[in-house]
Amino acid sequence: MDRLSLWLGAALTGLVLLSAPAVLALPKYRLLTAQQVGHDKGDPLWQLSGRVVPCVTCHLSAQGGPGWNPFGESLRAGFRAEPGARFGEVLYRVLEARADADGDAYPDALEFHARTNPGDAASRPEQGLDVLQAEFEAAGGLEQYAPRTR
Ligand SMILES: [Ca+2]
Repeated sequence: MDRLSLWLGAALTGLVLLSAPAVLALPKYRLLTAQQVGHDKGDPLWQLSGRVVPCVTCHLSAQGGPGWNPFGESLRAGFRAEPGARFGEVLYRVLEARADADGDAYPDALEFHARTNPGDAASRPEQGLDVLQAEFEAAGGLEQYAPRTR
């Protein structure tokens, strides 16, 4: 790629970023989660799609803000149990507990693997639990969701 193409690409990316304030509102935990569970891979514009770890992964509203679903409440409980802990550690401990926040029979970590919503029982993986669990283990299991700075 020549310099002009690179510059144009960078300028276009900047414009897109500036024009997407709704998607990027309060993005910190959303961005951290996407990176920690690897949903940022393979799509350079993943931050803008709104489909990669959408706000409703933890919040009741598609715009985020107060009001959390059962998975969001699990994270909040994790922060209460460990005040001052880094987000990545809290997320990992919640996933490590193999809990099923929304009660749809799929543990939260498997829902991240299947890219379904761990806080919404209406969003559940298509595969059977055993098949999905085997797929998850083959992909690296829980360790792939460990905080990067461990
Ligand atoms: Ca679910």
